[in-house]
Amino acid sequence: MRGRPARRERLVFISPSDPPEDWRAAFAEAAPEIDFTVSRGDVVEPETIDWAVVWKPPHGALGKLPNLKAVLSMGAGVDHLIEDPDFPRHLPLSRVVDPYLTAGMREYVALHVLAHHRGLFTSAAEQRAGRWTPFTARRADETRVGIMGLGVLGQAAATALGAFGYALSAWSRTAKDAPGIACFAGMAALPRFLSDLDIVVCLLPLTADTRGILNGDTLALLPKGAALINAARGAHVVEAELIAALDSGQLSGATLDVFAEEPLPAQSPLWRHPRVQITPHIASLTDARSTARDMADSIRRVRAGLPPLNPVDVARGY
Ligand code: NDP
Ligand code: OXD
Repeated sequence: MRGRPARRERLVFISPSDPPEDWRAAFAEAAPEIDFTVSRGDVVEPETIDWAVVWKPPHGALGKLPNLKAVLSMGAGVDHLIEDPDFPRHLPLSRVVDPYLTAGMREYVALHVLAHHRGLFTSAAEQRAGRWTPFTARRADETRVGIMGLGVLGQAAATALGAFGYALSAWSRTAKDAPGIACFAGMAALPRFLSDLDIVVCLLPLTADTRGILNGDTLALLPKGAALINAARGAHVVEAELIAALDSGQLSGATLDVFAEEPLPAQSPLWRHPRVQITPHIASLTDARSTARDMADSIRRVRAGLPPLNPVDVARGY
């Protein structure tokens, strides 16, 4: 007598913003043995789902999948998952660490640090006013750029900025020793780190410790006229206090890619603030083809009893 054919594994894809077709094609190549299904949150036959590939799934959705074996975040940040009180915290969780994502962030940070350093926004305003107003930018080696978060993306940004000769420093949770970078670690060192910067770049994960870390008190620690670039998460910044710091001249400008609420509401004063540059959470985007390959490797590893690639420490929050 012939045995029953083995059940094919099923993967559910949940994202409010990523086109499922790209990911379906990428998984057809990377993991043809798995059935790819798309959901907005309410999964048909939840007991048949083995793997979840997700970006901002509705709270509670993953907790309803009784046979889920691992969660694969479509982003580098996993706050979108860990914030869910019903997130299955016992399951392996992997995040994106990918050369194309890293390259995108490196480009974004270099572009905006250079723009602040070289006064691009001032030139653009002068052009709109029809004024010829020459000015001299500070030397790069006398321009102090500080990176909050010296992880995968922070290190890549630092390497790119180092090539321009900026005076670099960085702040992380645990102590680091990085050539050419003045390294600070821990909350106690945050005031010293902030007090010696012209441009601060936020590349932190959003955790209980980092939520609201850029607020009126911490922004006041920066030298007057410093600029902020936030490419991490909107909730790192207390937006009303950022606006107050811009209005008082404590900050000369801010480049913001991420916001407490996304899309940024039409009535937000940030849209029209003369010292704010806005991008719509596009600092760096996940490459479906490259990331699906890693996710397929992670799935094979979990099947074999190993941790996935790029595992997240859920208790730590990143
Ligand atoms: P990593 O986990 O590689 O690095 C995180 C860094 O932050 C580490 O250096 C870590 O310190 C530091 N950190 C964490 N908590 C604290 C704390 N309490 N105090 C000081 N430092 C802390 O993350 P990535 O570099 O891969 O990504 C960073 C973030 O960038 C993501 O979480 C995501 O939110 C954001 N992102 C935004 C994108 C966009 O398009 N806007 C695209 C991709 C990512 P330590 O080294 O000591 O652990
Ligand atoms: C990410 C993001 O975390 O795109 O990868 O924000």
